[in-house]
Amino acid sequence: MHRTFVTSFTRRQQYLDGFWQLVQDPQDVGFDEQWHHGPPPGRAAWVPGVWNTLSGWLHYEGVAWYSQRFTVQACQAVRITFGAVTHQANVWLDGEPVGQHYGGWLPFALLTQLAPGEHLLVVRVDNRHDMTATIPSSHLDWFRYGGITRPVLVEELAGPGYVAALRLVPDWVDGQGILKVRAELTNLSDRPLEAPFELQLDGQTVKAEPRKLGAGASDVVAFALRLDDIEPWEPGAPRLYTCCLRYGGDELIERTGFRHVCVERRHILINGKPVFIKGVNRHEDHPEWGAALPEHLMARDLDLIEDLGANAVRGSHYPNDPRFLDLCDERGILFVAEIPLWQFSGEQMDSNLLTDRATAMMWAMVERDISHPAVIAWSMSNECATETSQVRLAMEHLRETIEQIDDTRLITFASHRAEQDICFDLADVACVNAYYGWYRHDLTWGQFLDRMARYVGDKPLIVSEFGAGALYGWRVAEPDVIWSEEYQLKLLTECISLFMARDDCAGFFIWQFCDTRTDRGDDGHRALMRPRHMNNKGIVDEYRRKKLAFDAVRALLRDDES
Ligand code: ADA
Repeated sequence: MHRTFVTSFTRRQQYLDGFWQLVQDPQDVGFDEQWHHGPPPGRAAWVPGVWNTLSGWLHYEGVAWYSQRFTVQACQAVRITFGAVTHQANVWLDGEPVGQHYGGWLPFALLTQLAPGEHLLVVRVDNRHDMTATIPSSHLDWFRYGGITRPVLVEELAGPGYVAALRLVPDWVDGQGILKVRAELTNLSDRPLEAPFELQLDGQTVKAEPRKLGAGASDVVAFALRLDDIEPWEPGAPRLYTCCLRYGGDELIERTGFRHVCVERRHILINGKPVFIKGVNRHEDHPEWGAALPEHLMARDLDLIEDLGANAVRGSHYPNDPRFLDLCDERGILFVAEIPLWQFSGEQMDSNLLTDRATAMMWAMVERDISHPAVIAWSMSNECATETSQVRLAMEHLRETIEQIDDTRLITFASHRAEQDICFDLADVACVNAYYGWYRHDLTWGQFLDRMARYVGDKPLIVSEFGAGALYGWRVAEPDVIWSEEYQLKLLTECISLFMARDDCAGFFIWQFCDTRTDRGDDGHRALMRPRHMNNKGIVDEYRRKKLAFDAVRALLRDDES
């Protein structure tokens, strides 16, 4: 499944989960040697998955070719959706090129016609990173995974109608649900099609209209609905609605919930009520699965996050698996969605290619995640050089991109430039990352927050990262020993107590939920600061075993609820 619910009952859906053939192409000769007609024999690799967890492949960064055979029945058209391929994908069907995509955490789909029977799908994947053209760059503090990391879905469309896309923008205003709808409808047949399109909300028709499309033609329908008798979606009390759009024999199902997000001076309000953000930063990472966690492990992470008493997750630092967002929707956990613009300099962002790629990623993420009520904010970047004019220009551009699609969420970015930052006016919420007590000791947290509250002015201020590394199981008797579980406990509890006591702080995200594999750096230098080649600042380790800090933080967060 690529979502936690069925997305169509009219299409024949098959997921290509399972063992595919995978072969490395370190010299990148596959194009010339025509591997798209069938790569040389490789090894079995699980899809969705990362190749790095295969024996001997941990640090493989380069090109590799996946292939898989699948069978379709007679149908009007076939749609193949890739949930994510990290990072560059080129796709062939029976030796013919059918699509390509760049952007390692975002989906792409292709529509084709196939004769009934067996077909060969070949995917060339390139996970190389560099400092001038890729997002993220090769300067990273997480692992450079590669592979077909999210589900591949083959859908047989019976036609004649086809709902190619459905975008729902939910809001909750004056006790009514507001739903902005944009859908792309296609006539797959070679005859004119005159049929009504119909939108249902939990089985009730809320809009129906005839739509005539010429042979092979497409059209966009866009409208807004004001809905009575809608129960709002609330943090901790999530009410979800199933939306089904039908046209000419095809249907597409989405899910949404109605709530209003806004800021009032230093507070974030949901449905008019102030909500203090008690969050964790979470990477998609697991020793066995890398970035391709199966759904039950996503759910287990959320069990722990809920048990902690947290109410929010920052999807650091890239678009998360839509199933994780579905689970957040279902549990009433708030979510901040981010693109992987991580620590880019002004010089780097001077590039049109990078700005275009960032813009495309932002557009695709907003388009993909817009129906999720859990998503309350879009984050444009993390720790980029927001003191430079080049990054400011990129941020302006990203903000405009978001505003073209969505005017219902908050926009932000995570800054570590403190009083040098020149972009906070572009953020509805100022998010600051700082590591006082870990990397830096020149200010106390209190002094830092005083300064930042003054600097950002009358808008919500969130500490989007803070934390300390702790090696699971390393307990010490002496105070203030870095890397010990005790030191992490002390730092996190002191910080959280302070954040919760301050009126000028709207919340925090602990860095980080679990220990994660990290990049060793091109010459291995980063590994020197990252024992075990891991970022050890998790409050649980990579196997989700609780460190000492977990229960102490839990006590603070739960105490705050009573
Ligand atoms: C940064 C960065 C995180 C992580 C963290 C750390 O703030 O945003 O991705 O690298 O530092 O652990 O040092």
